[in-house]
Amino acid sequence: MSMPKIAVYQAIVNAKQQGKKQLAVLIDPDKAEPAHLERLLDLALQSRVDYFFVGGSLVMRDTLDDCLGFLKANSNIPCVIFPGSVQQISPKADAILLLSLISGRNPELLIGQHVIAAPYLRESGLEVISTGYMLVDGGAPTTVSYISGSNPIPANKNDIAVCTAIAGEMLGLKISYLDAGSGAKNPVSEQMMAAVSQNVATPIVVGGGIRTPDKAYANAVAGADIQVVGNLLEKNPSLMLEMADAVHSLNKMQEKGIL
Ligand code: 1GP
Repeated sequence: MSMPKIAVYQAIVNAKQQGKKQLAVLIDPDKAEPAHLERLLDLALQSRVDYFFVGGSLVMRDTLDDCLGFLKANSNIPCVIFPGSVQQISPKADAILLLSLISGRNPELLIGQHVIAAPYLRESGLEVISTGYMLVDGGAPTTVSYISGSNPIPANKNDIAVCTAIAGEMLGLKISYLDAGSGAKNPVSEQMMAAVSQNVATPIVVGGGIRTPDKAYANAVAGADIQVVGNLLEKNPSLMLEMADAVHSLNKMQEKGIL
């Protein structure tokens, strides 16, 4: 049996230790036509995007492999699968988030699907990053909450998010992911991410409805180590530079000794 791979997770941990904030661009392979993908990649290289997260709740076409193949052939930006289902496994990625939906009480998404996926994951040789995935109420029902048949954590219940993240960390999950769901009306509050980041040592990933540089900056200040942006950049790829600048601005201040 070979040693588990850890390169991507190590990069995430190193960045966190250095106080560096990172941006992941979420790509739904079903919606990424070649010209669009090329444009996203071009902008991502210019903006120094840190990761591509690739996946979607409903991947209809078998486009995951092609999408990853293109991204890997044309850049060194690590590609991490953010799977919407067990079908979304491809050896072409650098890593995969093994999501356990710890905000919900659906055993299939806590452990059931993982059992089904385990032999395929091992076969793929992918780096597997176990992730405590928490859905947070974003003001309207989202695809993930509907598909998962689970209730999100109420948006103002920071203590529930904190205790859930602590439990996830105690169970050995390596990332705490707070997600208001794709296209959320209300993104996760800074108060919630600050409360979680003060209580766990795991890197904090935040996504869902992040639409403005101001919000991205505020999230970074509040403790979001990696922010995941999908919808906004799918519709307006040209905003990537601004969003990346906002996420990375604390890093620049740190480098200049301002922080
Ligand atoms: C990933 O759900 C997010 O965590 C993506 O949300 O598409 O709203 O950016 P958006």
